[in-house]
Amino acid sequence: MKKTSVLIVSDNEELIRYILALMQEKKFDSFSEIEIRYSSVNKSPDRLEKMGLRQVDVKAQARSLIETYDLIISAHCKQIFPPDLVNSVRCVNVHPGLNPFNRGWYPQIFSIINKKPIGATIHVMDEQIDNGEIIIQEEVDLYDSDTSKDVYERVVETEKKLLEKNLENIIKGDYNSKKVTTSGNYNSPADFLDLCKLNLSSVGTLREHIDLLRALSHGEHNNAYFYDDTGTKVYIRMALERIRDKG
Ligand code: 0FX
Repeated sequence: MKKTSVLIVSDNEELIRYILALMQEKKFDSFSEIEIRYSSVNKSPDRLEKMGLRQVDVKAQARSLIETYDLIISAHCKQIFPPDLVNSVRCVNVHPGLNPFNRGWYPQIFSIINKKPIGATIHVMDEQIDNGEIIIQEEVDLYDSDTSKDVYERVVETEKKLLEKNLENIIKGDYNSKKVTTSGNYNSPADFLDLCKLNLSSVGTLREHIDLLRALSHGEHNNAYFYDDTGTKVYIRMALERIRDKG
């Protein structure tokens, strides 16, 4: 029987390393041929290149990808899949959000602010971003003490768990995907940039302001900012520490 020809496109080193380990452990090669590549819009692919990965342009090379692969998996690919690709070959997305809530950019940042559920979703791709029938998904907890990074790490661990349990069946096409009945909401890169530009005259509760700042706090990333009296741009991030009150 012909082996399933699979391309995994990912710009996320942690997920790539996890998938490579999974491939070693699970011996998918008895029924599939898997190739992993990073996307052509990745601006810093040095570490991935050192791992021996090659790039792919899913837009420019769509025709040949359609002819070559039975399944294309996006696992945090920075390039958007074009309509002709998703309509001609089975494409599956591993997404760090709980569809259909906060589809699009950095779901956990928006969930901390708008309180919509957050988690990980593996779904069949269609022409819309982070849309399409859901193969499997799992919600993760959100705590008042979380920054974006805390939630993101929980989500990525959940993505790994879902891949561990489901990748074999996904390659084999052995799953019942479910239609999503509402389109939920979508956040664009521009929505993220709008959030980052702090309005120092904004009126709200202290909780709303803490939520905004912790949502925009993600390790060393310079996200939230304002301009001081001298016109200098000042980046701000928040640190939260949970200490159980003994009293
Ligand atoms: O792998 P990934 O989570 O993101 C990638 C793509 O970059 C993104 O376009 C795509 N929608 C997603 C499914 O896959 O890695 P990342 O380093 O781009 O982002 C990880 C987290 O880091 C993000 O959720 C929020 C945070 N972050 C990232 C950047 C670039 C920030 O807070 N600020 C930033 O400027």
